[in-house]
Amino acid sequence: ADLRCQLGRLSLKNPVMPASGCFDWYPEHDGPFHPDELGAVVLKSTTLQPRDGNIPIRLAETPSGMLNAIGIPSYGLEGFRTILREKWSRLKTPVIASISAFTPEEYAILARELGKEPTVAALEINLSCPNLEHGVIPAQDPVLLRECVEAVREATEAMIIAKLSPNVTDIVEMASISESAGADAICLINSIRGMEIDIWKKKPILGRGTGGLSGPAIKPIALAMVYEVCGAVKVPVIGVGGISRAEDAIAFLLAGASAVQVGTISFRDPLAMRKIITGIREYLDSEGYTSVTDIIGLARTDT
Ligand code: RRO
Repeated sequence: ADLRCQLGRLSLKNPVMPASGCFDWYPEHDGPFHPDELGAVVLKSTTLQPRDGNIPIRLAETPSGMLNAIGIPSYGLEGFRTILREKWSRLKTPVIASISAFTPEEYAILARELGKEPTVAALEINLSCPNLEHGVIPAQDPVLLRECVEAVREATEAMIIAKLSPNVTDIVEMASISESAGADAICLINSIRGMEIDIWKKKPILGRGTGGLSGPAIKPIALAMVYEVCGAVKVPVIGVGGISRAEDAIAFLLAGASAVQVGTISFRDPLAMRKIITGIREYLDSEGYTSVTDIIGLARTDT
């Protein structure tokens, strides 16, 4: 079957891409898996100023999934732009840059500068990092969310993808705000706020205390939110959250997602994304579909 698909104006060879922060590539260590196999590559969020990120411990395995409080270590705009030009410009597959900021003005600067880079096929606006020091998360505040997306929209004509947070009461409201503020696509979910405690040290395992939970445990939560949002917006939706196998990715497509992102599983199995792409193709062939676009939204009961 044909895996080619559209994400808005972006043409993808398949609907599978890494979740931001969960994939890197080193041309000098070229291994068995080349990123050009992917529908797109999504890079780790960059901030305007260089940052070290949070204090350790900032990554922990728990029986329920992975917890992180990385806190966006970043080369800053200038450092990121250099890496973009020297490394990521070598790829044939579309490169999606992710930006994170502390104010609408900072989002606008990053979007203006990176939106004009020829290597950047689209900008993912990370409005939902759960691990920053100030604690204000645009995707959790309707007013700030609108301001940030509008600021980015005014700053660039590049395709913009709003990355939303699951840590909200009304995900449909947040998606609708993003759409009306000018987002060309919606991506959800980011990690779910969580904590683990070391009972012998009698303190949280993560240096920051709380972090973001990811992995298979969050998939049904993500799937429900993606299903709801797909029923409420016209722009394409990227589904992400706990996708570990082809079956998970297929469920998000059936729910209405136009593409999927794969995160935590890649740390355990670096070839997971390739297996998911192969598995989607096998499913389509065995079910008699000629194109992946034929199954998008098929599980919906509202159409
Ligand atoms: O760097 C992080 O701590 C981080 C980010 Br920016 C994010 O968007 N989601 C996450 O789980 N961790």
